[in-house]
Amino acid sequence: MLPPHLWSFISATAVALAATTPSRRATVCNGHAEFCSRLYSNVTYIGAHDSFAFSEDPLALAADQRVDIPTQLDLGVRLLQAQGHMNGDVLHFCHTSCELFDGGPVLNYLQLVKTWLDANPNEVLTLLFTNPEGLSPAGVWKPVFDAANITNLTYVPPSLPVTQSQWPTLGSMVDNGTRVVVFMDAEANGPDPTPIILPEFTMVWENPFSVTNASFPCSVNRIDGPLATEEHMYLINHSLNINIIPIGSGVIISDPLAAPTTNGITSILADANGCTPLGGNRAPAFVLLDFVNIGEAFQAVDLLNGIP
Ligand SMILES: *[C@@H]1O[C@H](CO)[C@@H](O)[C@H](O)[C@H]1NC(C)=O
Ligand SMILES: *[C@@H]1O[C@H](CO)[C@@H](O)[C@H](O)[C@H]1NC(C)=O
Ligand SMILES: *[C@@H]1O[C@H](CO)[C@@H](O)[C@H](O)[C@H]1NC(C)=O
Ligand SMILES: *[C@@H]1O[C@H](CO)[C@@H](O)[C@H](O)[C@H]1NC(C)=O
Ligand SMILES: *[C@@H]1O[C@H](CO)[C@@H](O)[C@H](O)[C@H]1NC(C)=O
Ligand SMILES: CC(=O)N[C@H]1CO[C@H](CO)[C@@H](O)[C@@H]1O
Repeated sequence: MLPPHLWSFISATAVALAATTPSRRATVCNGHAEFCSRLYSNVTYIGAHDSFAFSEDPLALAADQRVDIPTQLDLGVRLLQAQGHMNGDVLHFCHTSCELFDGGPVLNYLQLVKTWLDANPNEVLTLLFTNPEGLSPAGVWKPVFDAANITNLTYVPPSLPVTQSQWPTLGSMVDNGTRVVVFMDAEANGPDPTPIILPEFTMVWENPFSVTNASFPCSVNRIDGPLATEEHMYLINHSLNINIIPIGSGVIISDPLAAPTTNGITSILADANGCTPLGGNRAPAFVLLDFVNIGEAFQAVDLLNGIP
């Protein structure tokens, strides 16, 4: 029989432990049990380039996707890329300009994403938003995340930059409910930052974009210091463009007719393998595609992830 003061010590300890230990332990993360113990940075994810710019109309030349956001996510897309522009005084996702392609308010988009996240609690998702107008992350972007109630789901690293080996495991992100990683290409480390939006190029490098060579020769195109190249994750911009007006500097658009080949296993693996030596002998973390519903992207990514 333990003396009462010892009992109260033991139960207080148990309460303290329960408070610091997540209430559940994920057994499946992003569809695979073995991913729960893998670092976020050691998984290859399919990304949808211009995810908001979807249209079933093949003549909508500014559309780089054919299926909507929930369908992209249900297919297995785990990085959504989108480009923010002000339309009047509302933040929209638009392709190059809102006159060319207006994907609607970012709030509507993030609400769709939140609905999907709530329905899929064991999934880690990356958002990569580009900020060509240099809009304030704290003043313009974060309020939209707050309004969509995604702020609480973001992963905020204890310090920046995070090296490739310092990212948490998918399991710990799922257990803590901090399973949305938000990157931005510009201004995230500018004068008006927010901890929920991370500077992309200090932690992720990219190969060239607007490529018209189907062999996708790899090089480190956009990157920022101070970390060494191989301490970054990397993203391959695997969309093949076509010059539809080959005069002067031309007009290039993503080539939908080539999508079955571009998004085929052979082309994706060749691009990834070409970049592997530059990326510390690791596979790309992100394979960014147009027309994600076409081709064999999800089989290719299983191979890169060592899934039989
Ligand atoms: C915000 O999301 C959290 C969990 O993600 C949920 O518990 C909460 O009810 C949501 N709040 C609103 C106002 O939707
Ligand atoms: C985030 O969670 C905290 C408590 O966990 C809560 O006070 C806050 O209202 C939540 N924010 C949103 C946007 O739901
Ligand atoms: C999850 O929470 C635990 C306990 O607070 C912490 O040690 C760990 O770093 C957190 N992981 C993530 C991914 O935030
Ligand atoms: C395409 O890339 C391959 C591989 O790097 C290279 O050998 C070839 O010359 C390139 N073709 C053109 C037209 O640039
Ligand atoms: C994950 O680690 C394995 C083993 O080192 C490596 O083969 C693979 O390329 C890595 N993947 C990524 C995305 O880092
Ligand atoms: C993340 C991202 O979208 N990177 C680039 C991929 O290619 C397009 C052009 O097709 C660039 O605008 C993006 O910045």
